[in-house]
Amino acid sequence: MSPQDYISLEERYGAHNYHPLPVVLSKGSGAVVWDVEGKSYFDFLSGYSAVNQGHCHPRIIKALTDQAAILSLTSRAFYNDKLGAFEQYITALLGYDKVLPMNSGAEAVETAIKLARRWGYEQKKVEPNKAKIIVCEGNFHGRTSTIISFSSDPSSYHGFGPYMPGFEAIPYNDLPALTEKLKDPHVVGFLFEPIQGEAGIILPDDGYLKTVSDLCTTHRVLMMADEIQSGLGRTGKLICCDHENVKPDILILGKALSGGTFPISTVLANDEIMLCIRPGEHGSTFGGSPLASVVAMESLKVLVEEKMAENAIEMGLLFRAGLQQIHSPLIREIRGKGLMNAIEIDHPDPDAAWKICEQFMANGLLAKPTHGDKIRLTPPLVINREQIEASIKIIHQVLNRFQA
Ligand code: IF1
Repeated sequence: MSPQDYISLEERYGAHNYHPLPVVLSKGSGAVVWDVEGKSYFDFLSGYSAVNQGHCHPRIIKALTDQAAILSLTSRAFYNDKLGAFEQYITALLGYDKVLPMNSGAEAVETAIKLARRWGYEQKKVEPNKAKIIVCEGNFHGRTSTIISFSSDPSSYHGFGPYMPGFEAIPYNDLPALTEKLKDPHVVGFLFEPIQGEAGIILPDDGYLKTVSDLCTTHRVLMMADEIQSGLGRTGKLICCDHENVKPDILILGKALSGGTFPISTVLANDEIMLCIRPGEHGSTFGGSPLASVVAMESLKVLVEEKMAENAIEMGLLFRAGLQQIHSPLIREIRGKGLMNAIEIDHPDPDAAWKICEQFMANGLLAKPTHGDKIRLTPPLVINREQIEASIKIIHQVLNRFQA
């Protein structure tokens, strides 16, 4: 089959809910993927940060295949011999009393919303059904009907109403606006991304996370950090909030929690919050399965033992310095932390970023634009110096030759 044959199959039989770059991948290892014709690419998307540990990490794949052959799922109707050890490991690693295991990132965000609301009614004594959660403009937290209810992106919410009430948006990185909102006694939580991913790798000012934490404490509002994309080594720390030594009241993880093998997500919190949900009040079929427990534990161990966050800092500095050396008029801005980076393209053609990504692809590097003119550049955290240097060369060549 030709690449077009694969594409035609998806076109004919699959929903048209994506617009992929025209590349058909069939193999991945570390920071590299191969297409069906054997051509290799540096993967600068990493499954939207689900493949931080690199494609098909041997230890994670072994953990997956070994456990899959023994016992994959018991449901939570029964105990299993893997979940408790995982719960003990991840709560000790991240410093929380308890963890609630789910599957997709959106499910973890939904779980966090339910926890915050329930805590608000039971602990903060908010009037029933009056709880409010503050969110940020430009947010991306998933695609469920509740989550798109507080999106500011029409492509996420248009035509999917009616919308879930109980959410109010403020500008990102705007502390005076947050301070004002937190005075409302109905506010139970502030849900935010420590770095906004989909919005185009938007970093808040230094000290923002610390001040958010102090404001939430002062006003008895739960700090709910969505680290599904920014967490697990991506920004050079285990979680992005570690950069300011801040511990969110609710920590939401996903994506790389499975090393990109299958959906595993978690919500971490202390007992005052977590025990507001009692038996039979929340869960999922696959959440906390023995397979997910083993895979998630190994995915975390690999991140820590192979010092991937440290590599993300070193390779991120090298990468941004290399981008700075390109001196291309096409680059309006270079920004990022660790290996969560983006360039903003300055060109009159609104499709310039897409066309540049097509040229990247033709030259052996995969990346995709977000919100028009921003190109997210987020390789697996296992990328090495030679691969960074080769990638900079590709980016340099493409930008210098770019003719929209
Ligand atoms: C798509 C975006 C990225 C996330 C944060 C929760 C979720 C995501 C910060 C939900 C998921 C994915 C979803 C995927 C593409 C990708 C994405 F472009 F959609 F926005 F990364 F920026 N919080 N992001 O980034 O996790 O339910 O997907 O497991 O929907 O196209 P999920």
